[in-house]
Amino acid sequence: MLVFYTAGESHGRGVFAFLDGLPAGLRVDRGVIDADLARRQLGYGRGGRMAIEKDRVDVLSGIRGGLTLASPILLAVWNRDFENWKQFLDPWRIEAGRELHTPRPGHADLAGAVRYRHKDLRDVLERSSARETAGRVAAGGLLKSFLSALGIEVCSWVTRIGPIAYDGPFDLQASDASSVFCPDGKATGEMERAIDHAAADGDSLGGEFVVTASGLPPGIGSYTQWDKRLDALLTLHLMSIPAIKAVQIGAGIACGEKPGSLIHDPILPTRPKTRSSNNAGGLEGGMTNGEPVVIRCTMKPIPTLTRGLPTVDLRDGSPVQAGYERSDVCAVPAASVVGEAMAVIALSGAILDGFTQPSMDALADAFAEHRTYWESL
Ligand code: EPS
Repeated sequence: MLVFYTAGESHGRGVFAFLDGLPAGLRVDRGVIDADLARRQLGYGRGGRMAIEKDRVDVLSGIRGGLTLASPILLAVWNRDFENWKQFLDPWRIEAGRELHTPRPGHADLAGAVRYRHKDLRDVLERSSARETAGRVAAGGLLKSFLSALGIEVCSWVTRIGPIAYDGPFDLQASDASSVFCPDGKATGEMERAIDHAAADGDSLGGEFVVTASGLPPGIGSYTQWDKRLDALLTLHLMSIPAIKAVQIGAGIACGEKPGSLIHDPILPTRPKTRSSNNAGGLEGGMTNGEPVVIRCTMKPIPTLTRGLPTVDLRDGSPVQAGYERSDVCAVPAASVVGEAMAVIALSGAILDGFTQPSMDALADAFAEHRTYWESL
């Protein structure tokens, strides 16, 4: 079983990721982790914080000489901004001056203050901040080494920013070259302009991204119990990303609009078996079916608006505009990188459940044998 947790506050010492359950002897590519951390910091529409941070992974335990030890792994991404905040975030003695009392609509502020009886909303937002996703990307970047050793690749691209949509094909090079991780130059320009307009209006924008995983043989996940169904696990992992409001698999909600004859993907007599369409998004019966896994996620606009939204001051209930703290205008490109990481974590967990072995060599052998069986059918 794969255990994954994060810790850390947005302006605290750092963000941390804990991973347990990997076999020994997995070669980890630090360059992949740092490249993903750097990608997560990019994207047109990011705010001033990203000019301060330069995220890199620091491995605190569980890896020796580039190989996993099978012991728990602790990763750190240190916050450079902590230097500017340490008197307000110190574990033992804090200075006054950075308290907040006006909950932002759309943010965790109000419900979090009620849940934990916090009087200062900073006690909520420091942890609910999307800064936490740096820890997810560090863990996902590490687990990309696990998946790539098994021939599995996960990637993502942006398909919508506010009113501008792109539904063309994926192209990794073009997507990497785009300021919003959209594979189309024209759409990229229109998305940038939409973000500029929102910024000029004191507003924010959401959007949509797609995550795909290729190279998966059928039978990852299981239909035998509800919490082993891979579609449910992937959806949980992706929905847990801050600001994600919808997750669709394959044709998603369009499955409800067409008859079965137009939705279910015909099985072709090839070796290995392929499909003439992929409306199922590579998942049937809670398991992979051999086709690429395709997941579409919708992100709401960021709740911190320069112009503020109507709210109340929790000290006296008086109506006010929500306070503005430095923020991003749009973080959909960054969220797409987090989406990759969460898909990688979900897939790694399902594979580790299905192929439990103490060493990476043994696990890779068992996985290869499973793939050979599928290819022989
Ligand atoms: C965030 C507010 C901004 C974002 C932050 C998420 O940070 P700050 O308050 O320091 O300007 O930049 O995202 C990150 C720091 C990050 O690494 O993604 C929020 O309130 O959620």
